[in-house]
Amino acid sequence: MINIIGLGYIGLPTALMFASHGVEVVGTDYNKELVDTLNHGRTTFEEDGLDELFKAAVEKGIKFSSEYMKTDMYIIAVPTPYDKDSKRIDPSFVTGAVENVLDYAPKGAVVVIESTISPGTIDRFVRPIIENKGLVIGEDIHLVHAPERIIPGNMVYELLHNSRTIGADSPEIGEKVKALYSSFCQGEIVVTDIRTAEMTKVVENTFRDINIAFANELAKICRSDNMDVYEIIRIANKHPRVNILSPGPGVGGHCISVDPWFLVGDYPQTANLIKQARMINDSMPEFVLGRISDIMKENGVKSVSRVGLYGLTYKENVDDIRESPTLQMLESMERHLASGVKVYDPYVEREICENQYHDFDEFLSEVDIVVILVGHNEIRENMEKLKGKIVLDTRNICNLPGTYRL
Ligand code: SAJ
Repeated sequence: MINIIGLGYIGLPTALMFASHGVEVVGTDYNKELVDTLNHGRTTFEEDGLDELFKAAVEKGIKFSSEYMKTDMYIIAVPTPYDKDSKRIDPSFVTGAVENVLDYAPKGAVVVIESTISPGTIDRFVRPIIENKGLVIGEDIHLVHAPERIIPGNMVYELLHNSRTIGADSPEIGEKVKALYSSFCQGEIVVTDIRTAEMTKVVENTFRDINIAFANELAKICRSDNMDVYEIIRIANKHPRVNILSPGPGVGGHCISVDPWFLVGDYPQTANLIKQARMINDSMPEFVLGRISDIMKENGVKSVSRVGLYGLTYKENVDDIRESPTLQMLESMERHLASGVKVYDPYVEREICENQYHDFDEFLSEVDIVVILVGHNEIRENMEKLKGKIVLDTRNICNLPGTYRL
């Protein structure tokens, strides 16, 4: 039996995947409401294929609880926030979960940490907890880091097909955990040491952040000198060794906009490019606000209440709003006392901000300028509804004549 601790965006699909492939699983979360929802047969967020996976796992007998289990295999998938000032990781959820697990774990149990952690977190924060309890790592408790790689929006497919990394102190334990993940994972599973696994995960997201920052910086350069960034990227990408990503309104989500800061926080003298990239991406919401202001002036739109922001999530076709560029824009507007902007997102039913609409047509009827911040399928499939509006398209998905871009 495995006990998966933390049933959020990563823990839940992972637990369901193991269970639906015949592994006995108990999923544990301290949030009793969440556990209740799952026990009542409902999933807790929207994701392609998640409901089907949930059904298959329930049929195979998965259990959800707010109690920890006594078993020889734990997988910890709890959040790892970062301190916004020091840019360092806040490992308290991980260390808290490890402390709890140790109260139940029998001798020889394996504790796998899936949460993304900054390089060195296991050495600095996790090992001391185990040692302070008088336990010997490698005998009483085995430690493993198996970071996830799945992308929101395509999680179920990627869980099955992506390659994975398993970092362990000993190859034997690495192979044991590899065998467990092989129950569902069809990708290559690489076994390495813990430090390498920690660093690899953070490096992967940093790579993407830097590449998005390059596209965003190009967008700014091209805007300043009246060049078409999309056409330039399209042509440049025909080169066999060039693959420029897409500029956008900023980088949101809980991964790419967070992980690179771990490196900046831990290596402030050396992580220069990484820091610049983060700052470029973080400057994009402000850049979009500048574009809105210019377009308002150009078109004689006097009040920000005639502007509508389409999309609150951090990217298309997901319901996750963490660190989303739209939220960053709203915060900035609030700081500058600019109120009245209208907001709509088909994936967000909860009331997140003022002037939030829940009906696309009603939203459109209230605004003159539509700012496309997220390329949800809904807007891609209903572009003709924007006819007659002034459109600022930060995702390059609208081909109505006269559309403004980044
Ligand atoms: N974005 C752009 N331009 C692009 C691509 C993305 O502006 O060309 C923006 C998106 O709109 C979004 C943000 O970047 O706001 C991040 O989106 P994403 O789809 O690139 O990635 P995430 O954050 O959803 O998931 C990432 C993935 N990491 C990599 O691709 C290296 C995923 O595989 C990881 O599992 C995940 O982080 C994680 O949990 O770490």
